[in-house]
Amino acid sequence: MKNTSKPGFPKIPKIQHEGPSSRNPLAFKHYNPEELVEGKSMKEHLRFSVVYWHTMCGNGSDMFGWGTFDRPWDKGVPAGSIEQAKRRVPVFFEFCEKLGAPFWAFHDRDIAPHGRTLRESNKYLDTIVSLCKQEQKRTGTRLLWGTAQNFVHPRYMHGAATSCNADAFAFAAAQVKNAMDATKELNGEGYVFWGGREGYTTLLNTDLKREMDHLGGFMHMAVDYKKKIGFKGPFYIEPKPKEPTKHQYDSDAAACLNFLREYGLLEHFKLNIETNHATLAGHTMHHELEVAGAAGALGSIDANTGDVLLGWDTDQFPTDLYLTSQIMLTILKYGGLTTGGTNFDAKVRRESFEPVDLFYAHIAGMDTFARGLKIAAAIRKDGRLGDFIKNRYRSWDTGIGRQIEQGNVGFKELETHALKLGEVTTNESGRQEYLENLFNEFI
Ligand code: XLS
Ligand code: NI
Ligand code: NI
Repeated sequence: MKNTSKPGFPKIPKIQHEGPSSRNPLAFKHYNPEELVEGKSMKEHLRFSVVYWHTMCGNGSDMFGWGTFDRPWDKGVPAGSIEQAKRRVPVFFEFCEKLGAPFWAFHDRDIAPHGRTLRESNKYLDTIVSLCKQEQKRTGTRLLWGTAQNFVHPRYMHGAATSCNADAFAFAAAQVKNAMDATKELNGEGYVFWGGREGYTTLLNTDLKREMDHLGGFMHMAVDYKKKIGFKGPFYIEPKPKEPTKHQYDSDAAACLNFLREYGLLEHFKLNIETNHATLAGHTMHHELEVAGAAGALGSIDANTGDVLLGWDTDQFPTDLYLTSQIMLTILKYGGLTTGGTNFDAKVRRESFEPVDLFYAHIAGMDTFARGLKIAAAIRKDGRLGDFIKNRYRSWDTGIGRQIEQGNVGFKELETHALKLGEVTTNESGRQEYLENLFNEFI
């Protein structure tokens, strides 16, 4: 039976900024794309991006239940077919256009299906990439990053670049090669590596050193291939400590930075930091961003959040003002997102099954980030927080502190200084509660 009704979101208008007093749930209250914050438009600051995988491929299933989502455009075409993949492309770009999200992101196997052979998969990917290219042109949506889905297929049961099986490594390489070609073809701003199954579930069967060496080698091959095809955008590694494996090698920002340093890859990579991954690692998003920023490796963010009572990657939409204000404070501090973006690696809840919920969810995330941006800018303008931190370290600006920072003294001189002091009498309060309340003034 042919489906003749126009798929997509026929009843949904283009989402407009109506301001904080609006009661229209399909309008932005705070995200005003052209509004200037610190001399730059909100659109440029935030660089919002919609992900193909959750938005088009999620069906609401979980470990205990079937899919719940109502997706009219998927009706009448076989699941996992190239017809279904073709049907989804214009719907996705209609969504981005109506939402006013300037960017999108994909995995190779979420835009196009798995073929029976690698050759067939590549053919499917090419077909869909050319459709996406047309849709990008039609809607003005740009690609933030592409990536390869090297974790769903059974061949990657032991990992991809870290598999004990060299044939699986070769397949992973072939997939990344094609996903990089697709990203370049679509003028992607960057390319992401998230180590889906690059880790282990038991050390009893694992040669950790060999696996890490293979991962390092894999990344070098990717760098070589990038040069070969002339892809100019940055590579990003996306840290995550666990899930699906018990331990993922790219476990947090610090582990990724060390891996990149150890294998001589630091100059070729930045980090893509995801909130829910940070919390799974036992860190805050703020911490992970500060670690990445301090190393000059803050590239992009996967904007989502977990649930404090659920210990897995629930990928919820970020609606917490404290979270987005902290995120934007660090991003502004490190000069903003340049090639990166605010990528909603987030999915609507299983119970939010109607197509319109996709709009409500993204609008909520975008408004929360817009407020976070304004709050962060207001905190910076006010200056009290920044001044407090600066003042807290003032002992390093003169005297012995300055001597230490300049490398003029060693243990011997410092012992002489300490002996002369007798005791440290100059400590001051850290004022945590005072500062938390100060932060609250701006929320
Ligand atoms: C999974 C990751 C994944 C990456 C892209 O937890 O967040 O979605 O962002 O492969
Ligand atoms: Ni992610
Ligand atoms: Ni994730």
